[in-house]
Amino acid sequence: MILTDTQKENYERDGFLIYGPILSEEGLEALRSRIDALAEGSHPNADKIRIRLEAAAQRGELENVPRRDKVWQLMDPHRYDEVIFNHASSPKILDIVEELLHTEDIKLFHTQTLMKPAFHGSIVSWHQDSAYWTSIEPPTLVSCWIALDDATEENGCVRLLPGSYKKGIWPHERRDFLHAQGVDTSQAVPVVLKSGGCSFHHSLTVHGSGENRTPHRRRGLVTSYMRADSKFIGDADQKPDFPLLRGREYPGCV
Ligand SMILES: O=C(O)CCC(=O)C(=O)O
Repeated sequence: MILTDTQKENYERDGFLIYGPILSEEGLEALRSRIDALAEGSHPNADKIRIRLEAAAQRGELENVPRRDKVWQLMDPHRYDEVIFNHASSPKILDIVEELLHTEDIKLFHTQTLMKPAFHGSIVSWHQDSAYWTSIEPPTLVSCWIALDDATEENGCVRLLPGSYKKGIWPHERRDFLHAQGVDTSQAVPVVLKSGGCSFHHSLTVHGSGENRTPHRRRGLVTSYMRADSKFIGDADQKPDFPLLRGREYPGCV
């Protein structure tokens, strides 16, 4: 058992757990350099990874900014870099995920990096992950959010709304991204973390993050996990390969 009873109770009550330090400086530096290489284009797989640019970059407004700092999001970096895959599979994280998912049979669903560059990092609007991840049943995935830089209220740390995971999926409006509708976010908790620290959240927990106008970057690496007995209810032809990280496979499941 890694988590204390209080930590488990907090997760059950709030739908998240602000865990604190988990990565060494050496581990952090290895991840930071791989992430930056993917974003700036110097990584051997940089041309394969899907990225989303900052909205301002898409409008052509960040002309004199280096490519790295135009990137808003890297999608599934674990597929393109083994250091990132090894991080997603690390026993330190899986031991906690096992307790939060109540099973030792764990698959990796997805990874992403929100780059939140200095000066012009933009918001992540209020949403529930399972409003995006509609192909997975039940919608009870767990994400581990690791701070690659200090995450502060000023540079756009994640904010998580306690208890919001208990009410199922809220209606979402799609603009560029999904926006949860009708949610009172005034009680959302800022997840302030030193670099190398992490939090865990349930895929139904409403969360978002603000702008970064500070001179300090705020990169966050997110690794998301599901029970290996989850069902894939999307288009079977489109089913990605979800690596089994611990335990066993289940026939007819993800
Ligand atoms: O890093 C952020 O600002 C948002 C992260 C997020 O939406 C997530 O972890 O699901």
